[in-house]
Amino acid sequence: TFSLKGKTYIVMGVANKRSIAWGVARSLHNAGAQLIFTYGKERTEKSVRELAATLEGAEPLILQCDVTQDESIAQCFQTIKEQYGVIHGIAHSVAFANREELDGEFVDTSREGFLLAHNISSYSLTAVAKAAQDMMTEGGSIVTMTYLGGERVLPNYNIMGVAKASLEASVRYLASSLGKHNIRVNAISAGPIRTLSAKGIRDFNTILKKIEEEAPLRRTTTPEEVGDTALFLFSELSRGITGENIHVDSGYHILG
Ligand code: 0WD
Repeated sequence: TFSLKGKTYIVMGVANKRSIAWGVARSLHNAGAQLIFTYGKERTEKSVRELAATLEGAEPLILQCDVTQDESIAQCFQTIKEQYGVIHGIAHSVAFANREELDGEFVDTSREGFLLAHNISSYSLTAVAKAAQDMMTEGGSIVTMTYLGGERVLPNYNIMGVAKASLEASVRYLASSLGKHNIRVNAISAGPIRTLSAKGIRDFNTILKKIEEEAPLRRTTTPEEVGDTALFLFSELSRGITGENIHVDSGYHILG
């Protein structure tokens, strides 16, 4: 069923009210789930606390988890383990690349920029899956966020596209690795949504307009639509699905 009462989920990557992770959090909250929030940088803490306070019910646990630091991940998951013991899933909604390497020529990507994008946007999924594995004793569902630029070459996405390809492959290998523990791993490939991260992408308005004109559903994607698909992936309704990438993009990906 869609009720997630009595289940606990970690939501990583709420930066502000526009964040896709906030759409996921609201869908989970409405289904009765208990939430734990993690943020990357100190400057985000206040914003996450204010948003979390708008959810009715008990105040959720809010912790720092800088995915570039093993120590930060270990500490965060240790605290969660002490307070909850068992969790049922993770929403991984975290990515980063140097802005100057998103446009321009892909061939100019630096080693440092390449590694940074892969570290935060791809490896972090494996790192948190590993950290959470022994807490998902009742089975689990891990959901990450990707973008069409991981499958095809799209303008102004460059290094992030390569990092998303790596993330999508990680979803398949993690699904294979964790399936025997009844832990499922899936991705949602969201259509473009105006968020803080999207500010780093040049000509974002042009991209949104193209979706409105050409996508089968003739409208752009909302965080609520992504949130409801995440809810499905966290629920028992999706129990037979793992290693999958579900496009929540008004159907744009089917166009040639
Ligand atoms: O069009 C879009 N917005 C799409 C986004 C379309 C398709 C996919 N996505 C993906 C993104 O690539 C990302 O994986 O969805 C995910 C979430 O993106 P968002 O909602 O657009 O992004 P935003 O609201 O800016 O939040 C991203 C967050 C960061 O916010 P801050 O202000 O703290 O940098 O990613 C997190 C952080 O919360 N983040 C980190 N978290 C932990 N450790 C780190 C880090 N080192 N760096 C960034």
